[in-house]
Amino acid sequence: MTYLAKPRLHHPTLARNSVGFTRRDYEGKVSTLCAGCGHDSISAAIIQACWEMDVEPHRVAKLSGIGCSSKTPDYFLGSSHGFNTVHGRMPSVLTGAALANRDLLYMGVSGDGDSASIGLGQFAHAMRRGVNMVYIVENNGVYGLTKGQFSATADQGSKSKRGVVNSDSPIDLVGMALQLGASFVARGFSGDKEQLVPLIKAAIGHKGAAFIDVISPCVAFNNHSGSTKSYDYVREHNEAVNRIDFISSRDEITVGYEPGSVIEVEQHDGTVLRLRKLHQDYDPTNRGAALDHVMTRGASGETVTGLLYVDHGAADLHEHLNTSRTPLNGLSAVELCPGRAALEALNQSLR
Ligand SMILES: Cc1ncc(C[n+]2csc(CCOP(=O)(O)OP(=O)(O)O)c2C)c(N)n1
Ligand code: SF4
Ligand SMILES: [Mg+2]
Repeated sequence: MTYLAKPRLHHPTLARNSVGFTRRDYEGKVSTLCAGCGHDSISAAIIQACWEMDVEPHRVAKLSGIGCSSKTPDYFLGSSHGFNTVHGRMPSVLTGAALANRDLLYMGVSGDGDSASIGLGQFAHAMRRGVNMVYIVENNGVYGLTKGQFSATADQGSKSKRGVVNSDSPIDLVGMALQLGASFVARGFSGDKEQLVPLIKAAIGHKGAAFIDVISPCVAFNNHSGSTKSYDYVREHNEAVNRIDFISSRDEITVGYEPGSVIEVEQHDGTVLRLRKLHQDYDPTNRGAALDHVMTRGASGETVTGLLYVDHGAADLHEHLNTSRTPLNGLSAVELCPGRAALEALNQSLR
């Protein structure tokens, strides 16, 4: 048996971010996924984004379901909080954790089977409630862990490795997230780190439900001709609507842009998203137009990527429910249980 472990010692000259961590501090265990699996590239992009964003690892909670994709939180942010839930149940556990403590950054990592098949109901309600989180689906069109059955995101007419044709209509999680009210919706490709890292950084800076569908080829079961989730297919059919430059609140804005070619969106935390338009007509602040574009282009076989929709002013679940600003574990017994008189007054107000 081979035992894979990373050395604990870091070279003293490794660069540190402004909160004192090296990039290595954001890594996790050695991956046990297949060599070339798209999911490992997404883990690397998450590590890069968190390091560059100066996220403190102990302020992150990673939650996932079941699947190769849901195993990946073990391979990044090794000193963060983590919870591996039941298949398809990550969103409700994440919602509960977020309600109990709004001070952490919640990162939900899921698969297309986990979110579009067994977990579709959970996915839908987390989006429509505006849970403050980064929700990443590592989308390969198959159940990788259980040996490559079609998932609900597999395109109609696409072929399995053995040549079986998928006859069912696909679920497009981006279209669903748009329709359900998510306030940040993006699609990336695991093979395009330059696009993916700024998308993850922007999602981290966003307040509300931030959803990123990342096409992530499964090299073991869905990377052949006939698949629409293979490296070759996505490279040939990738239609990026924009490119993000992510500017954190402390960065100096030095890059100049042609007027008309850029949309700037300032987020609640002071970060600025500069969207370099690749499609002049595409407006990422118009939910209906975004949905129309994704569906129209999708129908002609294109994989639309980029920041597809953002509403920087949307209220999140904490505002909807007026949740406690103090994490529940920081409240005293008196605050948590204010006594019979307070209960009586509450009951009286409802009569
Ligand atoms: C309740 C339940 N049903 C079924 C399974 C079997 N199962 C494990 S992972 C998985 C699908 C995973 O697919 P996906 O979420 O797309 O992840 P991937 O492996 O492709 O990254 C299934 C059906 C399970 N573990 N639990
Ligand atoms: S089976 Fe597919 S999804 Fe799972 S690790 Fe291998 S390549 Fe990745
Ligand atoms: Mg999958």
